[in-house]
Amino acid sequence: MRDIYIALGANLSNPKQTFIEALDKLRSEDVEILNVSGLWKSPSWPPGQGHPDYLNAVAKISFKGTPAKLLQTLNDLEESFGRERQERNAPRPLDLDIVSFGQRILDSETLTIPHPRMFTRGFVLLPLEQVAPNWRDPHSKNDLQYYIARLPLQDVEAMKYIGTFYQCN
Ligand code: PH2
Ligand code: MG
Ligand code: MG
Repeated sequence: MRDIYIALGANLSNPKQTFIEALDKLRSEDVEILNVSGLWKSPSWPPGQGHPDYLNAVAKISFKGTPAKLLQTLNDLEESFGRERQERNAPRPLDLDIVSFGQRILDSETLTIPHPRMFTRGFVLLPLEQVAPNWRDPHSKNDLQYYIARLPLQDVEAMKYIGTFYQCN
């Protein structure tokens, strides 16, 4: 199975419109969009920084190139939406993270797959569940339910489901 999952996040400008345009642009970059989760709203993590709420989604895609090439494509796209490289967790008009890349396990200076912080983030796990209910961590083999069950209750309760926003065909 070579399904690739990408997490979309944004808390500046118009996130929903940005996601739609970003997914459309990806399609013109040799990326096939196979399925897209609904849109979820949640407080910016970590709490207490006063940053705007985020919108998040996860897309299931197909891509023939390497993980490094996909990362480059995503970084370029982030930049085209005005993303500036700032400190970690700074507010952003678009964040595109590779969640997982088939069964690959990768740990380089620039790219770690699966995404090292996905396992404790409701804003990744809940949209991922919509497009990949049978997803498993290629490393531990734990399934999604394993990680979702371990989320703090208040994190899950803070996730507001908005609904579908993107049609693939
Ligand atoms: N992304 C971050 C930092 N904090 N909080 C939420 N709710 N959603 C995100 O996507 C997010 C965040 C850095 O990538
Ligand atoms: Mg990122
Ligand atoms: Mg991120």
